[in-house]
Amino acid sequence: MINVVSVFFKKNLLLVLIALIGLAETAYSQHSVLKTKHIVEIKNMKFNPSELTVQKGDTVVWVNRDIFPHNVTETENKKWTSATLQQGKSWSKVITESYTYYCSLHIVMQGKIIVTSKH
Ligand SMILES: [Cu+2]
Repeated sequence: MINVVSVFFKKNLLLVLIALIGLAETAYSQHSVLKTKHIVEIKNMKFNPSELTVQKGDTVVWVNRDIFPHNVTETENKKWTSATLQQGKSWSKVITESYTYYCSLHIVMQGKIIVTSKH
């Protein structure tokens, strides 16, 4: 049994190595090309974290982990808003500038995203 496994492994070692190198390269290039994804949890009538610093082009995902529906709405000019997010639903946005936002259903719920320019 061990011999069979050993032979199988030796025969396929090169293929396994090639596959692993391929995976590592894919992971590496995705890491350097793709922007970061940040999660903001909505829980207990709060955005968490309420203040988040991201780099330009990063994606922020808001996830409603509360029992109430909420939304994510830009504060200053209502430039954008998510749909109403029921429990368990999420909404994402690519961030290119700093914003303050709130939940228009519960105006005490407020949050902030700060964009840093360094990349
Ligand atoms: Cu709300």
